[in-house]
Amino acid sequence: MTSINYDEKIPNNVDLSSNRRLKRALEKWQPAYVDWWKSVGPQVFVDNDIYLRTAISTEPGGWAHFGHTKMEDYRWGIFLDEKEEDRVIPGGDDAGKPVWQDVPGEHRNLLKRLIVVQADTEPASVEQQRWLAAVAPSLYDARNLFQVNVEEGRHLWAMVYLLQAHFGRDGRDEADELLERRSGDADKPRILDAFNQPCTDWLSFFCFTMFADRDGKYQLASLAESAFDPLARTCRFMLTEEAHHMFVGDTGMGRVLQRSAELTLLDPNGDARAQGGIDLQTVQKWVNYWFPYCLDLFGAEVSSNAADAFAAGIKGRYREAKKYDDHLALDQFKTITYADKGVLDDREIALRLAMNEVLRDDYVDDCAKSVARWNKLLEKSGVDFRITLPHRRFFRRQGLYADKHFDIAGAPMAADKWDAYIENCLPTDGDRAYVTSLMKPVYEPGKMANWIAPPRRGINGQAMDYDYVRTDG
Ligand code: BYC
Repeated sequence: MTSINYDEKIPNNVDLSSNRRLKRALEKWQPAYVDWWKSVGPQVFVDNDIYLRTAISTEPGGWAHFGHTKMEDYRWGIFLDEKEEDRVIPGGDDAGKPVWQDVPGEHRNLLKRLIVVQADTEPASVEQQRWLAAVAPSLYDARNLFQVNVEEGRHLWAMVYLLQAHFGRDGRDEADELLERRSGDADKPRILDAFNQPCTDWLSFFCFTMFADRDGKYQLASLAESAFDPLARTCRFMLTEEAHHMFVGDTGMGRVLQRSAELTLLDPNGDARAQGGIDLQTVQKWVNYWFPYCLDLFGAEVSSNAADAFAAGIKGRYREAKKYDDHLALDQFKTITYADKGVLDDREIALRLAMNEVLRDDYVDDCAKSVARWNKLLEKSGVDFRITLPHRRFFRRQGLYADKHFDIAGAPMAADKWDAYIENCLPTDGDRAYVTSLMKPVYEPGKMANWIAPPRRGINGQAMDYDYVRTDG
């Protein structure tokens, strides 16, 4: 069950050949997927060999098979983590009862909605990033971008499999619509805001893989605790791939900061821009922009949908089975800070209603660890600047703090001060134009753009000047 059958048109470890109806439905969807990939997937190096990692089995380490392949020949397919015998529902009203192999009628709509929302982010990110390789700071980075892209494509397959296998006609329609919405499109946008934002410079890409892919880690981990076992198993396998995406973001940001610090110190006026780099304040502005968008992905602070999803066992807390003793989460409360008319007001909310915020807490802690690592790096380099994570009330568009104004530290501020305030803490047109002006391709093996430090090591033990992307085809 764990090895992946690559002989079939759609590689899988779910014994697809024994379900002819499903196989036909997926084979019908496949050409539309390929068309979508060609039209709005990566637009650069499409016919070149890329050093990519593919899954050969879902056992630990089994997916780490490296070789040169064209992205189009990447074997997208359906890989579920191994079935855990006698698995029980980790959390909610039915905690301890056997998990479901099929979707119970009463939870169908909520489950489908969550799967569609998750699925929608996967193609969205590929669309957002499709032109980045045209201005890649190195072939190493271009390769990492492509690795992320093909895996997001596979994650879409994973979700489409669930929709088509378990949600009948509705599921097939949803699968089709996933290829019709477009990131940033005014008429048919992607579902979640973060996935409609332009991601056309590499500082944005590193912020995105740092913050949005880390949101992915927490969302997938909470779905990996689902009572719906096929969803839990597919998310567990997706999480193994997600780790590399976060590595790209976390180390990418670290490399930008390291180089920015070096150039700051090099310049007689401490101006990294004068040395052709990105100044540290600009990096901070990009963090201030992307982090709130990613906080929004967790949904409203007080949410009956989140309570319902938890009660039903559809979505658990982060590491529900391992981290918690009480899986009911009843008769417990969480303090949520309301903010009406500029006054902050702490209220005790039933824990189940605050499940989005519980997950957001874990996420914020995780982000803070990366920021602490970056700051160590800045300290070591000898500059005084430190990166800070903006407060979770700053610049939000969803939940309790949307449409209100808070400063970076979370204090309420008057609406008429906002525009002047954000000049100094969010990217301005001038900042964007400057960062864009630095985005020039560096395609010589082993070479790196001036604004970013090289990574500590290559991919899979290869040298830095390895042909991660074969530019000669
Ligand atoms: N943007 O249903 P409600 C990843 C809307 S990252 C826009 O009451 P709640 C990846 C919402 O749609 C992981 N709209 O519940 C990373 C709804 O609108 P409708 C991706 C938003 O509890 C990198 C209304 O507000 N997945 O995999 O607030 C590359 C009320 O919502 C947003 C997730 O992050 C938003 N941010 O939660 C590739 C999803 N937030 O239906 C992949 C996880 C809320 O009334 N979160 N709305 O028109 C969820 O699934 C949450 O349930 C929701 C809503 C955010 C959808």
